[in-house]
Amino acid sequence: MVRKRSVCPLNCPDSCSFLISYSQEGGLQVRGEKEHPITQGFVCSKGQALAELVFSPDRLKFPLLKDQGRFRRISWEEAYALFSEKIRETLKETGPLGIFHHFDYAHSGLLRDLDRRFFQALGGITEPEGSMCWGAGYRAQEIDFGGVYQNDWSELERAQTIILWGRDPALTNIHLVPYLLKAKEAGAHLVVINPIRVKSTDFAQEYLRVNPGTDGILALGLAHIILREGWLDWDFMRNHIQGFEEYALKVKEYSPAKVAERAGVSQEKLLELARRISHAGPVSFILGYGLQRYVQGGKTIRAIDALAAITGNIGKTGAGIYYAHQYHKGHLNPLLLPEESCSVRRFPHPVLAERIQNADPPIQIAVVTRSNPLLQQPNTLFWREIWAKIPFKVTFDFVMSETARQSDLVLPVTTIFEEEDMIATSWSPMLQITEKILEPRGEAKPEPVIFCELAEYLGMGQEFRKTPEEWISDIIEPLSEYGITLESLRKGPIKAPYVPNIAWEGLQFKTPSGKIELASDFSLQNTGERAASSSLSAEYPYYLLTPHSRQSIHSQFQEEEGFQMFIHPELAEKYYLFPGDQAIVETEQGQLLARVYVSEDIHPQAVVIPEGSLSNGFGVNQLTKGLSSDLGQSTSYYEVGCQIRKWLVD
Ligand SMILES: Nc1nc2c(c(=O)[nH]1)N[C@H]1C(S)=C(S)[C@@H](COP(=O)(O)OP(=O)(O)OC[C@H]3O[C@@H](n4cnc5c(=O)[nH]c(N)nc54)[C@H](O)[C@@H]3O)O[C@H]1N2
Ligand SMILES: Nc1nc2c(c(=O)[nH]1)N[C@H]1C(S)=C(S)[C@@H](COP(=O)(O)OP(=O)(O)OC[C@H]3O[C@@H](n4cnc5c(=O)[nH]c(N)nc54)[C@H](O)[C@@H]3O)O[C@H]1N2
Ligand SMILES: [Mo]
Repeated sequence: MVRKRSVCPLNCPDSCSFLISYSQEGGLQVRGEKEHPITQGFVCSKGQALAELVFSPDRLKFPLLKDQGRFRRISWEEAYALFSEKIRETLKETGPLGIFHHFDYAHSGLLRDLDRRFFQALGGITEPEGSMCWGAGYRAQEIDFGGVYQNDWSELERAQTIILWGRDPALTNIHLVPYLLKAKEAGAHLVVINPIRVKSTDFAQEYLRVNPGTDGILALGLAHIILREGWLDWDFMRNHIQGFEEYALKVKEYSPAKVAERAGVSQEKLLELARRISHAGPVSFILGYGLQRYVQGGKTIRAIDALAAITGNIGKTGAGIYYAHQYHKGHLNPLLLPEESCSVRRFPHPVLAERIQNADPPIQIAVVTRSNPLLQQPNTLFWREIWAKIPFKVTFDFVMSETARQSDLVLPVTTIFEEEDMIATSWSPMLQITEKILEPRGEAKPEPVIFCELAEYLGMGQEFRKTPEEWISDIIEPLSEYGITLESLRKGPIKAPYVPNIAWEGLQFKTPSGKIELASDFSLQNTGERAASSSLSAEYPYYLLTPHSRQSIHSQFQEEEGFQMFIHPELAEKYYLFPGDQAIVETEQGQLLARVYVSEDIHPQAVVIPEGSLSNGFGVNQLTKGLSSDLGQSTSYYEVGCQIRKWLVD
């Protein structure tokens, strides 16, 4: 029986620490580490599913090459020879920009970045910029505070008010829930702001149903009342805020009557929440990512940042904004090469397919690692069209993802249990090593090893001749200052000593002025003006929301085929829809068939289809548009109108 430690590599805030036991007879058992401050002994269904995946018949075990439309097994030597030949040809005929590398964060292992280093070392690459995820809010926080930092979760216990603003930890961040319950026990008041009465509302004292895409307006309306009543933190405002006058002028336009009408929240509720935020502090704002998946996503987060700032809810125990953090920056060496060492062409995520279509020099090779663009990028019907025209496509994965299926060469990678890596994310404060527990299935190889071996074929072997252990040692070299070594990390998870409990405690902001900048670097002209409702039309009058689901991580670990759509009883009645019926959901981009679920919890003008669901290899993104957010070039997945109709079967 092997007993070792591992870590959940999934794209999730929790980064759970696993205790693994493995034997041939008993298989692989995953338990949560009791001592881990976040996991606290509990592992979710996706963590368990990772262990099942190791021995699943769905695992890819050998390199596969598409030959007249069918995959056939080839050897690694053949795969490397072919791949490196294609790369060499492209370098010669088109130059390095003819290679497009699509990656995301499906695996949080730091060694995953060797893929990017590999392409940089070739002299250059075409890659995405911006974000499929949280880019609008991230950029917003950089502008306001000069960086993205959050308090430790344990600080929540000292909050009097906690606002779950567009976030549903009961589904997407389950290990946060015990902290929230503890805070509630200690007297905190929990408020949920969401167009859907989400699962986390079950343990909150208050719920505000907001119209989709109007949170910026809501935040400005709350600020309007706070300023009007003189409820702001004057000291904090005078000493730590820049651009207040300009901001105040803008806020003046957001009368409670106007805001109530646009955001769909009553004036009484607005007044009550404004009073609570200014009188019942410390306030912790836990922001989700859904509320910034709109064209105005950046400004929305800026308006919420401002609300926290004018009430002095920054840099104090129990008060602050939770979005993400950059604490590891400067404490872990990046694997990437210096920017100047290569030429990189970057295409923004929201319009990636269009830019590939018109690329000059053209894309000759596409390489996909740790992502599944044919399902997760917006407007996937268009994506498929563009994808099909790329002459040679290579996907690395451990299962036959839709993107892999539509590729020419598929390379099987190992799972977290079959290799060593290190996990440190922009969500968790923990530094963790994943140990190798068992030998790879079939001929699968660790992704970092594949890139190092491929480098040999391209005459770059010298620069990549290191073991995973040596690469990790390079990354953690700055940690020696704190006495943290590979040996100490192997003993168990370590909370990074440079991560403070309270973000911005000294109130020294990293902006040019050293203050929170409410008005710099963007025009306040249109703040919050453009509600997502302007994306609706007579033809497509309903909001299409495609949030994350509990049992899956995006396209991974789906339990069943087919789409489920959730609507309010009013909408169901209007279209003569009953639970269990099938309905067609249509947008400008495409249409799909979904099973109807009816619930009072859903906003009456919204159609909700959780992302990640699949039908015949197509996902919900056949309905979404590639619109960029105002800041951070993030994809505005929820900024799309739809129509529904009953599907009549004979
Ligand atoms: N189980 C599970 N956990 C996950 C993931 C997963 O796929 N599955 N994904 C991980 C990743 S990559 C991420 S980025 C996070 C995301 O974590 P969350 O931010 O919690 O979830 P999302 O589904 O991205 O965001 C959608 C939430 O925003 C709400 N929302 C939509 N529009 C609006 C709006 O206009 N205003 C407000 N106030 N709310 C709105 C939706 O109803 C939903 O509750 O979760 C991580 N954790
Ligand atoms: N409509 C809609 N679309 C969305 C969202 C939404 O809310 N609504 N959310 C967006 C968000 S927040 C995100 S973060 C993106 C996520 O987009 P992706 O990261 O593309 O999503 P996944 O479906 O998790 O795809 C991951 C793929 O990588 C594979 N994989 C896992 N580990 C490894 C590894 O170590 N190496 C390699 N090579 N492959 C690996 C998995 O098997 C899977 O096929 O989706 C975005 N798309
Ligand atoms: Mo994400």
